[in-house]
Amino acid sequence: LMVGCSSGGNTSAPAAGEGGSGQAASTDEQEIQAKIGVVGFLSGSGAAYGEAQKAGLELALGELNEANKGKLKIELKFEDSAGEKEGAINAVNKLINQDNVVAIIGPTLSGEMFAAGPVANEAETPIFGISNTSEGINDIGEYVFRNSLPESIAIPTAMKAAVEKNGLKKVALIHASNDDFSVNGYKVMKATAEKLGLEITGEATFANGDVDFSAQLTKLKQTNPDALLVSALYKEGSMVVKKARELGFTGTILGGNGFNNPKVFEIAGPAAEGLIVATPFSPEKKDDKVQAFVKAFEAKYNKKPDQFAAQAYDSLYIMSQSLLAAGKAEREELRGQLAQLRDFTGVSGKLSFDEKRNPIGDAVVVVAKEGKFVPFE
Ligand code: ILE
Repeated sequence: LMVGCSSGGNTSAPAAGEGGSGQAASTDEQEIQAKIGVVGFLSGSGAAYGEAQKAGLELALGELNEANKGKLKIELKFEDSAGEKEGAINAVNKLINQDNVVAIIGPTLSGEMFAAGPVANEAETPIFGISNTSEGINDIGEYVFRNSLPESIAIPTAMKAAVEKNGLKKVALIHASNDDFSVNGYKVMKATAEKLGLEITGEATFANGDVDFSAQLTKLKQTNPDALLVSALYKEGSMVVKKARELGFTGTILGGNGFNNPKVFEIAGPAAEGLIVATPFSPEKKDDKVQAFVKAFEAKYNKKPDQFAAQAYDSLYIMSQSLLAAGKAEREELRGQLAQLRDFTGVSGKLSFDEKRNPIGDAVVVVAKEGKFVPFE
């Protein structure tokens, strides 16, 4: 049995020294040493996504290393991509070539995965998205995985619920045109509106980094929609929500995956009230596994986990399970085990994986109420 991350010479594994035969003394009792890289949006306008992911991963790391003592020890190596494609590519290159990681978790944004996923795929290193919700992520290649529920499942669930309960007939759409995820979410919103027979009264775009949305929102409000559908990351998305309310829009506001972070309440304030989103995870869910996770998370960080923390937490459990099944920390074996994953029950629900390794699962619809998201019912 080869011990350690043997995908390169320079690893922290005790027995995988450089040069030599590279063969460890073959006792099957050796602890597997696995170094996993993490690429996260840890600084900049979406840093709360990355922070939530880091918190979820570190909680899982402590639990797993304790539970797997003597069998598997995971080490995480974090890299900050700042939400930039270039940053994600550099981080992935460094983790693969310098740190010799066995796999990579992240990067945070779909756009970053579209840029950096091909690099990992080319280097035959498993890369595992924990928040990439765009279409097409798994098409990058067979080393690319994710446990994040695609917008194509989440958004229609939220829209159907909103149409049913709020009686929507006419909708206006606004999205960030320079962010892959926001563009994909907008396409899903538009296709779903058409499918549900809703009238589209108007459309508008903005760019990430913008701070003034009055022109677009004034125009959309004049088209008199029952609902505003917003596809954006939390910073711009929350400012759009706030502005829409300031301009006197009183209809329904529905957003995509970008809104699943408590920053929404900080930025939008009371204007967030009534905002509808779909999420695969709610800390309010009456489920033993979820509540044990929420309790452990609160004990460690003094706040409730969001969806990004939950999916990050689950991802390390999937990695751990797959590494143990592989019996060694090698990229190819790990890829094989990840590809065999057919279903997994984590704190973010039960996931199945289709033949393209896309996760299929249920989203719950939540609504913002007094500073937090509660079930929309
Ligand atoms: N789900 C989105 C994406 O895939 C964002 C992740 C919100 C933070 O890019």
